[in-house]
Amino acid sequence: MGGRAISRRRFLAGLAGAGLGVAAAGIWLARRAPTPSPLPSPATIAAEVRAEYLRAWDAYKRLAWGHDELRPVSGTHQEFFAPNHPVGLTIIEALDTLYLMGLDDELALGVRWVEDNLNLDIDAPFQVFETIIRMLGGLLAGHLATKNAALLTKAKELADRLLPAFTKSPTGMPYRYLNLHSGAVSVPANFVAEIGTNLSELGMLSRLTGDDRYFRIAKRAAQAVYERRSALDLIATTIDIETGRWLSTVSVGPQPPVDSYYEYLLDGYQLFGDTDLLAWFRTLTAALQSRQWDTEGGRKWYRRVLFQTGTLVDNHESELAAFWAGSLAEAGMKKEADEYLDSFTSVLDRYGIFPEEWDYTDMSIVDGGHQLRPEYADSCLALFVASGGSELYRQRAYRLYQAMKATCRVENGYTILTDITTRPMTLGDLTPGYWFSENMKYFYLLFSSTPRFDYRHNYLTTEGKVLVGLK
Ligand code: DMJ
Repeated sequence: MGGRAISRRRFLAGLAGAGLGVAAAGIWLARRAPTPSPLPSPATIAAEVRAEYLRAWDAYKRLAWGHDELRPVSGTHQEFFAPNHPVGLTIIEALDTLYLMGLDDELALGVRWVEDNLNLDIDAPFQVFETIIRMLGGLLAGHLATKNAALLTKAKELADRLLPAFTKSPTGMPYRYLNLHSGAVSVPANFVAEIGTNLSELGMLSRLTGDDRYFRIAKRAAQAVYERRSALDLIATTIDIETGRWLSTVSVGPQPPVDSYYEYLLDGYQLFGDTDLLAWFRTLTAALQSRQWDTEGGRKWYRRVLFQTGTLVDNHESELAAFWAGSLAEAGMKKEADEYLDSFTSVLDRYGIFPEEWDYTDMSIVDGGHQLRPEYADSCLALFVASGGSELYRQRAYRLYQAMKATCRVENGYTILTDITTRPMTLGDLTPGYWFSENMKYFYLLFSSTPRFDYRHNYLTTEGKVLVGLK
């Protein structure tokens, strides 16, 4: 893996522990990082990850087949987009992971389910952003993995149903919800991440169909956000997409609900060579680094500030921002990428598993839930590939894998936690669709060296869908 090696969201990797503060009162803490012990062989870890994936997939098949998400503790299921309107979300999320893991019979089952059962003519409002990153991305990755034409046809049908969310908007920024049957749009108050995380999926659809409309509407939405940056080159979180006015004043950095907007500006450049997107990414990232990049207890974080003045709002950090270490590496900011990943590693060491949100000035927990999220593993994979295969990132990812097994593993797979501060930690009852698309894919790619993946030339979306690099 050389200078052009890439992993999630990238074409060009080269494009580019100190004290933990005061303990949170009353909360159990693992104060010392565990001494690293030698890892099992990569092949052993990869085989175990694959077996664990299959165990959860079998539970989904047994208890939730065709429904959106498995509830592994109760042995039931739930829909993600609209009550009583299942779209087999977990199946679609899983397609390219099944391919990478060589689970070909399971992949064939999933493809057959889509061909026979996926009806997109649904009279209910669907969240546009989630539909694009999970469903459209999943169908495209499934098509690229299998060459199955029906998956691409479904992807195009889905995108065509979603287009009015963009085209009915006076600003080009999408409405937050759209009825897949009628095309009726709703909820003009939209978050920046939801407005601007669609370039990769819509752009890839343009590439595959030869119709550049999809890429153009995505770029227009991304540009509309960029044009609303403050004099400090910062953006806030929420916009009324009909009036174009900001409904919020805080720049949260690479945290939700803005996070993947930044990610897709760089990705859009990497995937499609669009230099406008790169310029926008550079301008906004430079502002984040000069206004929000912060040091506390020897760790690096992003403080939240007022986007027009740069005035401090708070020092909360979200687990979701852990993906950003990978983007920094892709942008050629390897030092900052390592520093940021180190900061998240310190949280993992401290709490044994990630809380959703904490205050980095004293490391107290703000939200003690754990949503089985993939962002830290994502960045481990990105840095592993960008570094030419440094074992450090495998060790870190394995640490999270073990933590996940220790805290979230149940008879029917893996579940979220509702409170990591209790002993035992309090189990929730959900295997999110993204777990089948992201977490286990990243672990498997880190350890398997599978010949089905091009470790030098690839692209994974924000939802972990492999849009380039399937072999
Ligand atoms: C996933 O759906 C995607 O990674 C998205 O970009 C934000 N995070 C969730 C999982 O945490």
